[in-house]
Amino acid sequence: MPTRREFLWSTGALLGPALTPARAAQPAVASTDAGRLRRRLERLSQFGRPAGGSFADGVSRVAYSDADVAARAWLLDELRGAGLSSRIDAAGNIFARLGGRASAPPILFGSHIDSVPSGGNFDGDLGTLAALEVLETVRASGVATRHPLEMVVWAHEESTAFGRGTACSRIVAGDLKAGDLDQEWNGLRRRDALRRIGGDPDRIDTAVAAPGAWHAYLELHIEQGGTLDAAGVPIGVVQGIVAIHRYDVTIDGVANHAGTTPMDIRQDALVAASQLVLAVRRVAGAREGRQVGTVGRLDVQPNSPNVVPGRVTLSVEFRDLSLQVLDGLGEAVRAEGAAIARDTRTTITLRLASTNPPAPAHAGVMAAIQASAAQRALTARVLPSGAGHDAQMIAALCPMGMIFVPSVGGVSHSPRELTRWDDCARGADTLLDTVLALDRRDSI
Ligand code: HGY
Ligand code: MN
Ligand code: MN
Repeated sequence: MPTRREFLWSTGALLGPALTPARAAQPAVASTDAGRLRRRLERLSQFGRPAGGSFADGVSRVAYSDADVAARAWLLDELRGAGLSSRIDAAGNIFARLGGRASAPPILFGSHIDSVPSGGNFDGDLGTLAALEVLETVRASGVATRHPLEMVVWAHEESTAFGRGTACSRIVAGDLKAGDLDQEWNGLRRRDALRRIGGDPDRIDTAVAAPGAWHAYLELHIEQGGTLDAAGVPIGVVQGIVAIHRYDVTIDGVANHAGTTPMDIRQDALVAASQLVLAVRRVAGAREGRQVGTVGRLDVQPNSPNVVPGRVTLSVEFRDLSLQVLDGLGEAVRAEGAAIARDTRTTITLRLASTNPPAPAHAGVMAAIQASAAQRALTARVLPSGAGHDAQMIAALCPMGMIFVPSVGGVSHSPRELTRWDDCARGADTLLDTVLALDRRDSI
């Protein structure tokens, strides 16, 4: 039974007249169902779990994999079981909508369920299943919202597949270039990958949304860093999401016999790559600030112990809230590459393969998140996101906000990724309250 405070809150009485035009009191929408959220998170973690493993062994549910396809099918069943009708857009994103007036733009909220290889059980999963919790909780409460409430499961958020992330929310935001769907990865063309998850590459333009398509976009996500956990703060209010510049690098040397090629005439692509990896760390660490640089993928050819490597391909990515900083890092790594190429007599090519724009959160959405946390007497802290998210794509279309909950020890993209169950529940409740608060506003 909701407390008096919760009942007053749910009718907006606590927010004061400015935000809540007088209207008949609504039934209470107290809290999401923490047990049901946990059970679903545990069930979802089984799709892509290592054979013979347990929850603690994390998940490999890379976009378009059998595990991803199976998890999506399970989730569609859960939506059906919750009495929600869903649709898959041409980009493979799953949507489910509840109530609201047809004339009002929906409030959109959700996340992703694809993972990195050997990833964790909370990255994306929490925001997705919390969004389902919000729909089910509002539906069960009988509250009639003014705006339709729409949850979304973004396809292909992680950059493992095709080397590009936030790939399908990117399409919704209108970022799709000629030839993108003909890209190949692991023997799979992107257009065929979209078909694997119910997308329709031949009608891909129907997935593009116009600015103003939604009233606001909210995403609940684990912090993936250690700020909240170290401070003992349960709710993070994201002020902005970092920009990401990702380069595809090709280094060409000369493959040769490991036993008969004298050291002084070798043109060893892996020696050059090794120097470039250290140069990325040097360049990223050479100035004050939160910028980061990573080489996460490296392929050696022909990758045989008795052959001097002839070619190496690798990824280089830089992240920062400032595009100016990222441009500076790009110039610095190109200069380093040119010097290494001369020194090793190899050819080094850096191609800027994908960019994520920096995305400031909307002040009005941030304020609504802060008010929701305060209503539940939860301490909240404003912080940037060092991780990329679909939210940074959708920020181009409507007011965006993100709610973070603590990652234990700041670990993520690892089986050791962990968020406490009560923090999951607090995040889901804050998402619920914020959605209802935004629903009471004609504009944000
Ligand atoms: O790569 C990222 O920052 C996100 O976790 N996909
Ligand atoms: Mn991730
Ligand atoms: Mn994520």
